[in-house]
Amino acid sequence: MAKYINEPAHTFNEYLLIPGYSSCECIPSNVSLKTPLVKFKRGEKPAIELEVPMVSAIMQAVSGEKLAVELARNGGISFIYGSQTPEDEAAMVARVKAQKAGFVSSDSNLSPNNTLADILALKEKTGHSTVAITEDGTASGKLVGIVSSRDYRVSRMKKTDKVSTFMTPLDKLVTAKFGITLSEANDIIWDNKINSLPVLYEDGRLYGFVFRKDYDSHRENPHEMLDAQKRFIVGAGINSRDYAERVPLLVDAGADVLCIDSSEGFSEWQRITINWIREKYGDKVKVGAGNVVDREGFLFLAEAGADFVKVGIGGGSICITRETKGIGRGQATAVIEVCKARDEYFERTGIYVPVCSDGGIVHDHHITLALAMGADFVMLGRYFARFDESPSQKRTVGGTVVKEYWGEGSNRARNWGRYDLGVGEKKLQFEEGVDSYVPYAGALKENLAKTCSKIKATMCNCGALTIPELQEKAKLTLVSSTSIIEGGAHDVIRKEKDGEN
Ligand code: RVP
Repeated sequence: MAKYINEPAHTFNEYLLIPGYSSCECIPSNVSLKTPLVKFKRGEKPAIELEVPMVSAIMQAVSGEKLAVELARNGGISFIYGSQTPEDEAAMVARVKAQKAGFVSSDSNLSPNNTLADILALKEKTGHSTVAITEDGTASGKLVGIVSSRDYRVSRMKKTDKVSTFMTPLDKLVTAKFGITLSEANDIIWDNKINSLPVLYEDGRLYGFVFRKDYDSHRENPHEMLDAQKRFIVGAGINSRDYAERVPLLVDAGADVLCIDSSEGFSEWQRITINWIREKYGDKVKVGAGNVVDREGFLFLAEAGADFVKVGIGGGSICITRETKGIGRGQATAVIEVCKARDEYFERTGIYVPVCSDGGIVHDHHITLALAMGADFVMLGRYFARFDESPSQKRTVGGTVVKEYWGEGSNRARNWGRYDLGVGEKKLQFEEGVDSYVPYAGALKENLAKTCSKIKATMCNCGALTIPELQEKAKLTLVSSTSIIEGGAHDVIRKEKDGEN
């Protein structure tokens, strides 16, 4: 006979936190959001810890290289999407790893044949005043000079003047060789009183720049996620079909952690994939698995050797799995049950397997709720898709500035590997996701800082200075639908609407 669970499954929106006692110590600046990303043994430190408990979803519209760098710079990490060829995904990972913190690949490039008008237009577009002049006008071409605002005066020159006539040529520039350390580069900048240092490959092609201003920004980003060689930490999505081909390429490209990306992870396919990775690489290659929504699913993946387990079916903003297939579970209930199983598993085995709550975060406080319910970190798609750094197009629709955001199960993404059940057909039988717009929200940095400050403030209200303390002390209450209405502004005429979070 079928098993019935007659308790309704709840979403984050149906819970609130009840404040606990907060001492004078409980102020946001004392709160740490550090959290484990991968499993560890009792008494040991996890191999990778996140500085902020947020990772970006394994999606075409979210986790490209630009977002990966910016998120790592600010304490989280991205999982580069796997719905592209193994070669393309590995190349994307390699480009993130090539962006050493402090070494930036040049986004403003022209050739000597361009004109002052081109310089001005580019400056307007990128907001950057240093333009690399390369033979072919690309970011990795042979460097022939640099144009900075000191090289021209618009009032005294013609817009048609050729760049070659006013750039600072290579022989007048201080440059460094690829392989130089960041601190050596900074010493050269200080000793020569220059604002930027081009770093060149042996054959004169441009690798990137070190900027004086980044020395300060380095100090401004104390939460950077860096590996031992000061490269940004990055994750990558894999599937349970082409792992034998994909995983080696991703590992060679420098991916720090992998995640099997599937809409339903309680499957033999995931165990086979993890086994293959363990046989080939032992524990050196970290791999998360999922998604599951109950105790059984968690225990299966933990025992299969997953480094973290991802929770959530059908709660994603673009996801129609529940409508299409009738599977899933309210995200809050799923997280609560899985985290209880995680704690029991830890008690029994001494191995702590972090839990990631994936999808369905609508308001910033949902992140705090997920953490309070036991999640170690959350994965977000819609949230990150709204930012400048996401790979999708910015548009104006009906007077509102939006960015495009589409599900991996939509016809647009065609991520068959995430949804097929071993059928092996390289096409989707039916859609499980939609193509949509999300309101454009600006730069990742400011948004993330605001979200983190909200999380920290709530943690202080609960008397918690760390995520484990929050999980121990949190008092959560279910709310009635009437009290949800009471939670927003009500019975007043609003003058203006706040931002959506
Ligand atoms: P959200 O943050 O609510 O936008 O949800 C993102 C999550 O939704 C992803 O991490 C993934 O688990 C899920 N997803 C991605 N594509 C689809 C789909 O097409 N159904 N679902």
